Amino acid sequence: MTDSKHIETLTIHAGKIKDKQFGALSTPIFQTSTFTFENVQQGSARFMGEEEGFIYGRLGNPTVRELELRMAALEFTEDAAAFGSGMGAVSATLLANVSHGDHVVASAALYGCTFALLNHKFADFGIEVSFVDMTNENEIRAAIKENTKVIYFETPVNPNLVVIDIAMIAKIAKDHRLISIVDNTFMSPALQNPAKFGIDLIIHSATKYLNGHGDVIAGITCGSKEQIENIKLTTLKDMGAVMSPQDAWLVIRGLKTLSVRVERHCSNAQRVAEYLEAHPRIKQVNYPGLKSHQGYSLLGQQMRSGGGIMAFEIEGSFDDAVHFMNNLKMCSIAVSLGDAETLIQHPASMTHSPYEPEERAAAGISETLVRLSVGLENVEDIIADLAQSLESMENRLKQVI
Ligand code: 3LM
Repeated sequence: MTDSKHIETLTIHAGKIKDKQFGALSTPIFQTSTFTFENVQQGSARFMGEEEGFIYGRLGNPTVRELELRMAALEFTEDAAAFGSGMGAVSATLLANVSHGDHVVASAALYGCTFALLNHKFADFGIEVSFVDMTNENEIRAAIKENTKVIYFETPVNPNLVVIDIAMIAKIAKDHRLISIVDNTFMSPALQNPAKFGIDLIIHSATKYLNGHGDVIAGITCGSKEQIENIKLTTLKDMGAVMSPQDAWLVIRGLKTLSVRVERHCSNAQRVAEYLEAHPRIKQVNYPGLKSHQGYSLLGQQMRSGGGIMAFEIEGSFDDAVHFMNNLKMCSIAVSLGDAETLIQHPASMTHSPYEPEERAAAGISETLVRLSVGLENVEDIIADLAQSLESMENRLKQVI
């Protein structure tokens, strides 16, 4: 099934492996660690890559393979590789493409653990990283050196929702023959397809929207056949962060409702963002669906909607922000995102705590920023919960005065 079909259809059908044995509609879970060979010759032919077929769970599994094919179809790439976590995908994808002595240009603002990997661990391997403002083309071009191999970014950025121009990054990468890698977790393929703009590798934490139900840790990388084969034969096979068949099955189940879920996440988030932006106790709302947002002009060009996540600043002190979060009754205080439940968290002390305070400041991540992943509850109920907690914060302020 190709790109002529609509995304709602593709999420259900594209990449499905037909069960020829029993005609099962739902994908079978092949819960096996190894696969038997007809004879020694067949075993060695599979090891040599002369015959297609499965060998051993770390090298491939039919349930996991179906998820990979489904994701390749949704991201319009030739192939995909599945991992045991989003960070498994990030680390294996990067390390398959850089060696000792190479240089990476990365966005200064990234998911906290990705930043930790690039800023702390890569130095131990002799891989140099320059962190730049990815909205600034001159700054990116100026950071590129003779030994630069990879350009790495997220859009929208976790946690401050800054939108980066995908076509601009792809053009820079082509001009300098760099491998471009984007983390597309915040948008999901339902809203954004970076391969269509020329990005080489697209990473997802499948833990988030792809699975969508807060019960799996998983990751995926989509790209060309050559790139995916390189990752599978090096950093996936030998470092071993593989996805389990049970988790692959859950993500496949999640994918079938991706479009409808994301549509509701987006419409709820748009309403919540408009409500918060108009509230006198909210200083600033970063949501790509608002006209006031830095990336609003790219809406409709590279992303089909504003997404389900926003970040905002409370008008008041850090203590006020903590009071606001602690007094929510329905929204849960939790990291992660893209689940049915509305989740709220404080990046500086949680998801982005691997950054030093000065690194957060340089990356434009304020100490008082609050991140909200808008869930699938009725939007009036979400707004009512936010409203009662903002009111409680105001009452407390009056008492203090
Ligand atoms: C979070 N993020 O709450 P896993 N890329 C992006 C991500 O947001 C994440 C990963 C990769 C959060 C997780 S923080 C302890 C919880 C853009 C994860 C990594 O390895 O599947 O968690 O994905 O922002």
